[in-house]
Amino acid sequence: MHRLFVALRPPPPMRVQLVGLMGGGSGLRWQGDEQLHLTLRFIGEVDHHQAEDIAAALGSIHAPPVTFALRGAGLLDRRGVPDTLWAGVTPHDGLRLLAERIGQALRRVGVPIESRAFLPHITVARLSRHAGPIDDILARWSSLASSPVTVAHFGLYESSLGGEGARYEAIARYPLAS
Ligand code: 2AM
Repeated sequence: MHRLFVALRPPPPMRVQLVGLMGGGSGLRWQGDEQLHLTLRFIGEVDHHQAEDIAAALGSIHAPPVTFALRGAGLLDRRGVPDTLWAGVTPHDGLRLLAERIGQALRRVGVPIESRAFLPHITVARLSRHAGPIDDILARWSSLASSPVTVAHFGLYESSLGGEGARYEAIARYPLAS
């Protein structure tokens, strides 16, 4: 089985800015440069044949390049305790349009519609249950802002979970053009 998701890679200067702001806190696992991504759609576990169908379906998508900037940060609280520190992005429109096209293409190959709201973000740290107070860290990340960047491709990624955190491998890459 393959654990798949569709994502954009922030360009190198944006990743440098994010990595530069990382550090501090206890019980936080800061993401490495190679882990930084913006998820457009989480797919989950599929078999090899489904993965091939998904890779082909994504190739049929026509969408323009996406422009966005970094803006602010927040915590995700999935199991009643904060477990993810994320960097926000703005604006959402182009990202949402691309996510919708991805959803339509995936539906044609049997991937169910995503019922959860699309909340674009870039995860920058995972928090363990034993994480110490992170008020200072959150304050530092809340003032995050960058110049806009334009990204002209997206990718299909496979996630492998390991002791050192998740490893993300690009399986296929797709161009965006007006
Ligand atoms: P996260 O960073 O907010 O946790 C690879 O795991 C990517 O898919 C991550 O960006 C992760 O988002 C996202 N992801 C993992 N599990 C998910 C789920 N059940 N629903 C939505 N997105 C998920």
